[in-house]
Amino acid sequence: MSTAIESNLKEKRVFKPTKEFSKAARIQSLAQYREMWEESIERPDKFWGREASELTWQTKWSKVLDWKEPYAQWFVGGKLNVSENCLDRHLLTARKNKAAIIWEGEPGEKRVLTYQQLHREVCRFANVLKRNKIKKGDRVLIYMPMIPEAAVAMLACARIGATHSVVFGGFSADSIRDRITDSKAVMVITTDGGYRRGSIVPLKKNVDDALRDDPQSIKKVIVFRRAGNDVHIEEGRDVWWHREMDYVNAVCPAEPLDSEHPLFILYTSGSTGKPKGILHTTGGYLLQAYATSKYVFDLRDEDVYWCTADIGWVTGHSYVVYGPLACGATSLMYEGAPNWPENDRFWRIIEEYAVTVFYTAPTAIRAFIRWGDQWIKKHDLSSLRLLGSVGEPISPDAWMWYHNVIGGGRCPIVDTWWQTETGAIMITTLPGAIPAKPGSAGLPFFGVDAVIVDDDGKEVGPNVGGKVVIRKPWPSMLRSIYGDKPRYKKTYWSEVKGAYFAGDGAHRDKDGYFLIAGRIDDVLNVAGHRLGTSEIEGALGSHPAVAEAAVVGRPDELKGQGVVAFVVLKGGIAVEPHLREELRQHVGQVIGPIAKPDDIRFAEGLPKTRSGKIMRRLLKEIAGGKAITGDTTTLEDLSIIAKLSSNSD
Ligand code: 7RM
Repeated sequence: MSTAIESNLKEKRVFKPTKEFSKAARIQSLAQYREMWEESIERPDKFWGREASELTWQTKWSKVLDWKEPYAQWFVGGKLNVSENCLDRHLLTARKNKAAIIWEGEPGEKRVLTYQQLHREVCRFANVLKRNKIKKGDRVLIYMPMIPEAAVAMLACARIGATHSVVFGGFSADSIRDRITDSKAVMVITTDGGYRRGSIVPLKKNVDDALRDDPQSIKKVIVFRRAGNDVHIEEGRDVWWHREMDYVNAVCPAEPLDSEHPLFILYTSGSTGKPKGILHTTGGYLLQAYATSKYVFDLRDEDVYWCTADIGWVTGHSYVVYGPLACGATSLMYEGAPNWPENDRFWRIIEEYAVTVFYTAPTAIRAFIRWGDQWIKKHDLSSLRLLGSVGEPISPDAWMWYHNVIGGGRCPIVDTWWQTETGAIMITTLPGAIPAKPGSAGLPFFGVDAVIVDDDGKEVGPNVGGKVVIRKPWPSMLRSIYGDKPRYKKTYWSEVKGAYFAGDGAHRDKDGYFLIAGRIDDVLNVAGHRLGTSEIEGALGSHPAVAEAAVVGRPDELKGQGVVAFVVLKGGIAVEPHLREELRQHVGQVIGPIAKPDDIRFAEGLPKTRSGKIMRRLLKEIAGGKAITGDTTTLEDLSIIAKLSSNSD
């Protein structure tokens, strides 16, 4: 992996936080970060105990950590309730009438729920759950669009100790069924439909289809009326949210829950097999979601914070709902697509609500770049003070664009590396303390003992590639794969002795910054040279004609693997014969001749999962000649192929 991310390693620009930003930030200097990080590693009990005392506990813990690899218990003996921490405790302060959630529907409706109003809705809906026989420990599947009721449903489950499993609204009936089967959920909470690019996604119908054949474990389906589309109501099983709410009052004390009580299961795909139900528990998860929201986004009462992730992904759990609400922040939620009705929807929203902190994904950033700066120029984004990125490596070019065009050159960018499994941010650049380097995720968060190791599990030196591992337990770590402890141990704690194996490859530079190359299985070995697909993508992306590129390997008799690049050109640029050779030369220049793609295929769009990750396995099949071959000068519409492929995540 020695050359994997050289283009990012060659990036020399460093963006120090401004004096004004640092002065107002919680962590104000690199020295302060280092001092706190050392304490967090050497004396985790002291560090995390202090942080945890900022939360509300019904019973204090007796021990911060009990660790018997690979099983951790955080805050042993402690009792708390996540919904109490996100809601009730703010009602005792001036935040009582502060906006907890600002929401905009795709068609344009606007709603604001204050902390008091959100608390009331959550208490009432928790009583609806009880009325429908949901008990502590039951699994409840949530399949909803991005509306405040999705957060209400999550928080109501948390309030009574039911374990929620949110399924992204873009998933199919089959995925819902698989997740119900695996989690043995007893209830589904859904809506009639949700809006996406002007049309209605029939969520309730998908639930009906999922429940059609088997008797299933599902006893009840609660349906919130969102889109007004016709739905089937199965007598005895399906009930309307609004009707149920009429029967209940708003008194529902928060259930005291053990710190290790299961808060949620979130399904995520592994490299093989069926999706894994990643299990997160109460105290440790909430603590790290809270602490990272506080330190990484440096959230203030004045902030209007917007994380664009869907609640169907872990980012939506930790950074739309639990983290910001535990901080008492204002969290903005938007239901729909960024290009509805036009390409400037996000910038309209930022302008209208004076958003101050904006957290999105590189894949979205690349779309914005492709759509053109004119959409941004129409809007006043001067309210922004901090930007974030998550989900995949961000190329230095996209970073610079984000910094200059969205951030007006004044906002720090926090790149945040973490996973469904880690529950919360693990590697980042604390905005007032750690100078940012475009394309680099930064340094470990407090309590995170992340290093890079080689195939023998030994830590490597600067600029040498290897596997990202974490050598100590952290509060928001997954506790298991639901129902499959052996798989948990095998997947995460067996690859590298004594450490959690993240599945990512990375380098660290001389300053210890992590440059994430991507999943190990995305690393190519071309004639003995290892190349990060993201590196070649970055190189292609730095060519003025390229909007987006995805690179995969394909078997090559001579070199082991050959490089195939799928390239989406910027709007208005035509596929010219010379362009293919020009791009090859360009990659050769940026990285080295070895990285020159053997094959460049121009495409209309790239196949992506609903969370925006490029579907590399599909591309590999195509590159290997399994799906389509032939005329590579035509524009392949890979997004259509993606839709046809069944298991899309
Ligand atoms: C939060 C989330 C996890 C995988 C992870 C990485 C990649 C995420 C970054 C990143 C480079 C980042 N959870 N990844 N963040 N790569 N820089 N800042 O995305 O479970 O869906 O995905 O995403 O490969 O292993 S996830």
